Amino acid sequence: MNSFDAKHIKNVALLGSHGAGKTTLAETMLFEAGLITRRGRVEDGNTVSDHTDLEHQRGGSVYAACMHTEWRNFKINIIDTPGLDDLVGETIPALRVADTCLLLLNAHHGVEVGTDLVWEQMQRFDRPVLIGINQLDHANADFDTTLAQAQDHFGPAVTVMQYPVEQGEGFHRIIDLLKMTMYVFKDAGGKPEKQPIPASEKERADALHKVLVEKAAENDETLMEHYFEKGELDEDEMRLGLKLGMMKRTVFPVFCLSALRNMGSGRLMGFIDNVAPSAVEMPPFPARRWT
Ligand SMILES: Nc1nc2c(ncn2[C@@H]2O[C@H](COP(=O)(O)OP(=O)(O)OP(=O)(O)O)[C@@H](O)[C@H]2O)c(=O)[nH]1
Ligand SMILES: [Mg+2]
Repeated sequence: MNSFDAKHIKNVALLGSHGAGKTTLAETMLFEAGLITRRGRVEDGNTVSDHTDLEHQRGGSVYAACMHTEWRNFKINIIDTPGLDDLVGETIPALRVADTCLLLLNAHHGVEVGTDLVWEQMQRFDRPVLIGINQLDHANADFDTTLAQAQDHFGPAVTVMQYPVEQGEGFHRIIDLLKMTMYVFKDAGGKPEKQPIPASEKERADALHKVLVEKAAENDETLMEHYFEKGELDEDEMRLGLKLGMMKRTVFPVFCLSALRNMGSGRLMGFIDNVAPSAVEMPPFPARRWT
């Protein structure tokens, strides 16, 4: 078994309303990293996370479950939480130990009552937030509406890191605004091919990239100076700015996912490795959050 120092361990809680796809995403993260060789399905009662008889009977998570995956020399500890609000007692301890909260939204339901309820709990703990818009392969997926609802409910920190070129059954391409590249997936998902951003998407991608660079620069004076001098930040500077933004909660980066079709989880894990803060980088919990 590999050993990791504290900087190379990321503790992530998966949060979101019932059915957003948290357990399916956890399974996909384990599969992509090669920790399991077969992806289970919630309906079949054979996922790593939903492993109790009660969860099999109910067809969904009841308990918070701890797992880990390994992605490019980092260990990512994952706590998959149940989304039903009467099971919130399982969510709170996960929030207490997580260094990053990954809030999953369902692209065809948008921000749900259950999302707002879990958000209330997240606010009590002041942790960095990543947002995953999942189920982009669903026939009724609507990325723009889901994003607008997230910005409305959670504020201007919600920042697009990726957007889908198409959605619904044809979903297979994601534009990444940090790397300024397009990920193209095969039907079975998995590792995407990187392609240049097509001319038809260039204007939108450039405009959203500029917003992202400004959001990253805002968090540090030196980065701001570099941005004013060069009109751009390089990838490492962006990562630093985004990490600081996550820690100050001025940036909640938004990622695109289809957990079911295994699209997008590799890039998300890479970002968790390189940008999401580790426990040693996070300040201790403020005492007031315990009341
Ligand atoms: N089309 C589509 N369906 C998905 C996706 N992710 C999950 N699902 C389906 O959505 C349903 C709920 O998925 P879960 O992974 O159990 O969702 P959850 O967030 O863990 O739900 P709770 O544990 O009850 O909070 C299952 O039928 C999944 O197969 C996705 O990316 N696309
Ligand atoms: Mg679940």
